[in-house]
Amino acid sequence: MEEGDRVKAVCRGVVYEGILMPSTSEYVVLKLDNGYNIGIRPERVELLEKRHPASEERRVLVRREGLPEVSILSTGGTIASKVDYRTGAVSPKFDAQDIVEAIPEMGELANFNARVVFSILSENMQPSHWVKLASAVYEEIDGGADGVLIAHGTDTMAYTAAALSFMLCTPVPVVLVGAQRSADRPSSDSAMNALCATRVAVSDIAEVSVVMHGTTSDDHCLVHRGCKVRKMHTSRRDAFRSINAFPIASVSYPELELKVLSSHRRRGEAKLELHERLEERCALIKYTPGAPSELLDFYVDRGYRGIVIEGTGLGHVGSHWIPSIQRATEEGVLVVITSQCLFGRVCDRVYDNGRDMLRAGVIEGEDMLPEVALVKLMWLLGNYPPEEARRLVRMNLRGEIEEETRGEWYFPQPL
Ligand code: DAS
Repeated sequence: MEEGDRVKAVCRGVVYEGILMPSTSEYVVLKLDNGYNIGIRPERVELLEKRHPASEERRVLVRREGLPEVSILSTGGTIASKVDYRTGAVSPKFDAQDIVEAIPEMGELANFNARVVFSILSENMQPSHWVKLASAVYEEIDGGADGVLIAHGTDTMAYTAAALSFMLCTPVPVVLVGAQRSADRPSSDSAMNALCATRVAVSDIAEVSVVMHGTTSDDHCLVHRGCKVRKMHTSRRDAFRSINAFPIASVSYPELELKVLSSHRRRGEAKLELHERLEERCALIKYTPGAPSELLDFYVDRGYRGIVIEGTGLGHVGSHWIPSIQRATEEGVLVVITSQCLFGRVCDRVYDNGRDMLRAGVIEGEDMLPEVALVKLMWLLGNYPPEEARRLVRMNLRGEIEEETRGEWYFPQPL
């Protein structure tokens, strides 16, 4: 028997049927008809049916006149994975035909041009990947794409979305989309997320956005501004939340009706620009009670140019950190204070520690998420002289700072 065969296995008197999967241990791995995999040590295994050779014929990809042209850039993630039923393995396939085959309804919304930029788990992303991706997006839009879809792992999707928000001025939608469940699972969110993201890619929302489930049900996706979004749960399908902002829009499923929820830049308003330089000598430090101020000194000693502190409450650190902050700012390092509360806005003019921090030269990060402040600081210091960068930290450039603090508190009720 070989991978991909359909077999019957008996384990402690229980009979299992499924596809024989690859296994790296003494366990036999079966993909059951419900899509889940099990590992068993059976007393007996019986061949039911040899695996079917993969069908090599590929459907001619029908391009429909009049449909928008959407470029799909893959970086990894599981949005258009396919289950190869010869082996049962989930293999992220990525060309336009695979996508249309995996999610046929997409072919009714747009014509697709697919490109693999790289194929990595997003926890392995580095700022250099952001630069490469921003350049690829620029090329697609410059080449005439009406919208760009980026398939991306969920772990660091929000970082990439923030980076693209600053690096690109886009006249068309740039939509990042991923999946919390791979395509072989009955609860997979791949197809729904991809369809809703395509609906946004052909819409009037000409910004960098993230499209993922709005609730744990398959009723709608939310469209989050790329510099106001965070992954807030390790595994829920509605893990992504707009923080200190309302989502830009919702997309109902399966109707794919787009409902605008807050103001956004319109298609064609911006001129396409790419400013992809980054100063990678920037760090994000979470303050915790008793944390040694040497954490700051460590980066200053190594020539870092920007430090974001994820402080407590309204943006505070212990008073023992203030001399190191003073030293950093005197050496020309930009030090930005944000809050580990995530929701709300920092204000260092209320308590003594905050006032001492301001006197030491910190810059208040307004209502920015700590990680967005980090990405913004990398981009500012990569494209502006320090004093101009200092001035721009507190200025809203891409929607990363809301004039007044608002947005749904914690996990908002379904829209
Ligand atoms: N490891 C996760 C990542 O690549 C898988 C995913 O969520 O797509 O971010």
